[in-house]
Amino acid sequence: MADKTCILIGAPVDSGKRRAGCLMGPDAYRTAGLGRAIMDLGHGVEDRGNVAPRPYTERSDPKLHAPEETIAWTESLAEAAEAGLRDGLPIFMGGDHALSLGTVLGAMRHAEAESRPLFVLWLDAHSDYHTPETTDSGNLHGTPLGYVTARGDFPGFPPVATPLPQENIAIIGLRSVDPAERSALQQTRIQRVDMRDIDENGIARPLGAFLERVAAAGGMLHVSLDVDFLDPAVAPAVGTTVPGGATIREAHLVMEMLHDSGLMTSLDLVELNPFLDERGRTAQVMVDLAASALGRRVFDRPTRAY
Ligand code: B3U
Ligand code: MN
Ligand code: MN
Repeated sequence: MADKTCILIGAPVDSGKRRAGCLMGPDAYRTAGLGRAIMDLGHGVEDRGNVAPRPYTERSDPKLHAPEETIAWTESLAEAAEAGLRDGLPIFMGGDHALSLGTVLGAMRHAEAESRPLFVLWLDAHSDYHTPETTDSGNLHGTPLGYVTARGDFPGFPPVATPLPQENIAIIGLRSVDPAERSALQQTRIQRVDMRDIDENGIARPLGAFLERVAAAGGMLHVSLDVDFLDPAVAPAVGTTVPGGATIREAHLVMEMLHDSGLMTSLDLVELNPFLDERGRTAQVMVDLAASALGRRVFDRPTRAY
């Protein structure tokens, strides 16, 4: 992993929900020293600046918030993701979770070109498994997993040529799932780990089982880290706080296991709203977590196979 260049890509997407502020995310990550932290671990770092949505004209939709802007972002980010994956390990500095409609789509195209299966690890309080039809809020940040699995129609969005297989997805940290998502999810082979599972069994076991499946399949692994995976007491800078989230320790363990596995090929950092932060502490926590995913350690440990 040390020979891989980390490619920082700003994705100031703010169209996935109504409360503004995630557009400031990329600047907060740069201010909190994401690039420097990664360089200090011995990796190359290339900051490609911020992506822009391709030109669009918004329409008023009776149900969805800012659909045209999100479509425009999806197209731009899918291209940025494909290019980033060709050149190194892209880290998308969000931006709200609507950015993952684009980044996962780009990762799917790249994996297909490489003839490798893509796996997705979703670290989130929410399942983000809505479609434009099932969403109650109209917020498209709640739909990326519905989109990439081709669960429903996404009119105007780039077509998903080969849907992501359900069994290639794990969602960890769940504690806020809408009824429509719940009934749909229960019929899928998506690996779902809610906070109760984590309380009862710890986080390492289900994650280890997932990573073993990725490794056995020779897969690529896209990781999408939503700030609200963490408990709001330690990560307050997020619009949709849900109490009872992962601790700092659980989150670092996930990141450390990801690094030890050597499997992660791309990473989203999403939903940071610096407008809601307290003296930059959430941005700092996210930077520290990214550093753990890239090898920051107290002591070296023997390599473990997952
Ligand atoms: N499931 C709800 C809430 C939500 C999803 N993602 C976030 N919030 N951040 C919805 O609006 O779709
Ligand atoms: Mn999310
Ligand atoms: Mn969430």
